[in-house]
Amino acid sequence: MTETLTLRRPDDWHVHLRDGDMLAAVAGYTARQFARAIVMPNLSPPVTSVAAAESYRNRIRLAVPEGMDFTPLMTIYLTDDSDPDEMARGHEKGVFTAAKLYPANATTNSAAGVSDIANLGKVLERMERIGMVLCVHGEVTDPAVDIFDREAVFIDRILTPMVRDFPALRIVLEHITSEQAAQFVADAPPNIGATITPHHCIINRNAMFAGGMRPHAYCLPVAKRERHRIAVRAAATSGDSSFFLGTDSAPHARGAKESACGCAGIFNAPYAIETYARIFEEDGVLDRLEGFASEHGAHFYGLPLNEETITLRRSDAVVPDRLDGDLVPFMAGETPGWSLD
Ligand code: OTD
Ligand code: ZN
Ligand code: ZN
Repeated sequence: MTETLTLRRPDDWHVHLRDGDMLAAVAGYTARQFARAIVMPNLSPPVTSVAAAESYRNRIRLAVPEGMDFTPLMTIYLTDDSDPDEMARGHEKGVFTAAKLYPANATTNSAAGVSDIANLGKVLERMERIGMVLCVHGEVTDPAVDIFDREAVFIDRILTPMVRDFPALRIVLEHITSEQAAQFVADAPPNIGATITPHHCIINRNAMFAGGMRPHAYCLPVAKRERHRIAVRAAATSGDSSFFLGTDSAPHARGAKESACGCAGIFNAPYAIETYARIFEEDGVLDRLEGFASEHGAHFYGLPLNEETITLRRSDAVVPDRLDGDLVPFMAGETPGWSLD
């Protein structure tokens, strides 16, 4: 059994770093593991302009502990009245790596998101032309659609027509949770990719109800049946370069989670790479971890691979119940089996 595992340094292609005190608390967890991260723009107010993204990027740089080398890659939050020129200007200037589509009210701080995809015609046309990546929260918000079906219905109603109408558009279907999503991306051309979280490889929907309500297992898109977990995990560990690492780490203060109307989001950043290592090892494909964590995403985004490496060491360290006073990490009380040097 290998005792250490050295990998090209990974990147996180989907993370929520927040702002203010929360940013200060969580930035180091991401920066110590990942060389780069695609930073989600769902602040309040959301990041909808070049100036707002530049200023947020500066706040992130200041929050990263001294000595850690970390590059935040920024995203623009699309709304019904997004201006294609502002978006393209930010892309040209190297501020926006991608644009983010939140269907209005699909997830945390998405109220200002897109209410009708038809409103994005000019934006998508421009993105396709300039080769800018679209990151998609792939759920419909139609209250008539069961929450466990919202991703699959999004693929039928929104994503399939979008791929047909903008065939060269580079799209990342974020945080996939269903066998329909895994299949769609596996069958799609190489300009369609997907990120996969550690939690959607590990928990199914039972985790939210294990002996009582478990708010720390609640996120959006919500975890689904076991067969979906298996399909998503198989996609992650398949070696298919369409699938790459995106933690979707989404911290909320404990009180906001443990509440009569608890916030969605799982805070997995502290032990993210260790948790992915465990997943790949359990599935007998530790040799494919580096592709998933450190190569496929960079290739998809057309960015250079990181040159430095990280080393994981076998360990029986237990994930703490609390971090930074009031945050409950994913895998609390469990042993990922690896520790980052
Ligand atoms: N899902 N929580 C959040 C975002 C994600 O949809 C997502 O990307 C959040 O709190 O920002 C969550 O459950
Ligand atoms: Zn999302
Ligand atoms: Zn997210």
